[in-house]
Order: sequence, then C-alpha cells, then structure tokens
Amino acid sequence: SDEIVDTNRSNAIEIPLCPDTPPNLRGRLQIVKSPIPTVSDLENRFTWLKPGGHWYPETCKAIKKVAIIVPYRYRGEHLLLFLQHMHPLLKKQQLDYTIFVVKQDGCGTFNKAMLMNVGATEALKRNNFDCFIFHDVDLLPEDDRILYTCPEQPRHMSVAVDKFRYKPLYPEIFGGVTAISAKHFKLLNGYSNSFWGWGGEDDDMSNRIRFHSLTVSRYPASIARYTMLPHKKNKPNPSRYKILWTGQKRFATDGLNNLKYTIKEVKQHLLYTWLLVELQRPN
Ligand code: BGN
Repeated sequence: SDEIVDTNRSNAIEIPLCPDTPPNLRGRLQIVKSPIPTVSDLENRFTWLKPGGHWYPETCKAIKKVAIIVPYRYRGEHLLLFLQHMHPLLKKQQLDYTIFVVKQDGCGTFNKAMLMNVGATEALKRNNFDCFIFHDVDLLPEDDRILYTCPEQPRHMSVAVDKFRYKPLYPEIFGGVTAISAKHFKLLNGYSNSFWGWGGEDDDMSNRIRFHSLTVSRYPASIARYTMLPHKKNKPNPSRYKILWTGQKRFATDGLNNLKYTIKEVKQHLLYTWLLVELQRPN
C-alpha cells in the first residue's frame, strides 16, 4: 500500500485511525497468579513502555486518551500481577493509555472514591484524557474483547467475577472496574468523598449516573469475565447505608468540587505513574 507510517507523532498525519475493534483479539486470556514477578522482570519485558506506564500505537492513530486509575494501598503483589496482565492487553487493544497508581498515604481509613477523584483530577492536569477506567487492583480481565475504552454511556466492566460465580450480584452494581468519559465524570461531579472504609461508594456512583439520566452499558457476562485475586475481607463501613440513602442531596457538593488532598510524591516509573496522596476530610 502507499500508506506512510510516520513514527514521529508530532507530524504523524498520514497514519490511519485505529479501527474501533482492534485486530488480533483472540477472546479468553490466560490468568497468571504465580509466580509474582518483580519490578525488574516487568521492566525488562515491557521495554516498549514510555515513562509513567504510558504507550500509544505507532501504526495507527488512537484518537482517545485513556487513563487507567488504580486506587491503591498495601497490595504490592496484586499490583505486580495487575501490571503484568494489563500492559500487554492494553497494547494489544491499540490504546493510547497511561496507568496511574494512586496510593493513600498513612494508615488512616481507606477512601477509595477519593483516590479515584484524585487520580482523575491529577491525570487531567497532565494530559487531556478523554476516558477514565477506574480499576480495582485485584481484578484481572479474562477476555481481550473487554475493550478498555469509554463508550457513549458509562460502562460497568467487571460484570462477571469468578468469586461471585460469574454472575452480577445485583442489577445496579457499579463496582470493581468502570469506564466513564472525562466529560461525564465532570458532569457527575466524580465520586462522593464521604465513604470512608469499605462499601457504598460505587452504589452512590450508580445513583449519580441515574440521577443525571445517564445509563450504564455492559458487555455480556459471557465476555466481561474477571478473576479476583485472593485477599482478606475489608472492614465494611458501618455508616455506608445512611450515607448512601442520603447521597442525592450531596451530589452537587460532594465530589470533584470539594476534594481536598496533598500530593506527597509523584513518580514516573516505567510501569506506572505513581501518586502518593494525603487525603483531607472535606469541610
Ligand atoms: C455491595 C456494596 C458495594 C460492593 C458490592 C460488591 C454497600 C452499600 C450498602 C448497600 N455496597 O453490598 O460497595 O461493591 O457489595 O462487593 O455495602
């Protein structure tokens, strides 16, 4: 063909757009839970990565920029297995992507939703991302047809999890892995900052989505299959029901627009962009 493949992106005008459905997808993926790789194993394997856990295809132009946001603390082995699994998949899907690992500093009560808000906010300061994928570090996609992109409507990705016998726990569930366009994430005012400890923040997001007349899209359960890495049960937040039930009155004031935090450290590792964050209780 007379196509010109220009690998210098700044003047790459002649390369074709990447197709909506990437070529060479095969379906089921092998899930590796052991051995746990080391950072240098992965760095030596994924030499094609650019600093910060970033990559983009050079044979076609990916129009959308995807930020994978991973709220994180104390799960070193999960993170290594996650990175080992995700980088080849995201590359195969021909995505322009960056993985952000957002770690909560200190040993206070975990606030996953705030870390996701911080991840999205900080990602947007660094690049004009179009799409956020919020990803539990312990969930590994089992099928390469689960595209890590943002469709028109928010997408719940982790529909069928092995631990729950590959069945959605309830119809409104929006936890685990989700894809929300940057435009919609801002419209929704992000996640609530009010859920300290395990549970409820994802149900509140599900309510936000409905409140804004958006709908949740999903791949069929036969495709959207995930393996959950084993871990101890987290301590549920006893106040989560009450915060969830009264959530609607806070949608406009509790989220991206009252988020308070301090960035303690930013590092561009080869495998991911690292953000160490001290969370502050919003007023
Ligand atoms: C639900 C949790 C979700 C969690 C799923 C799956 C609550 C709020 C009170 C209804 N919701 O029960 O946060 O993602 O289980 O584990 O606890």
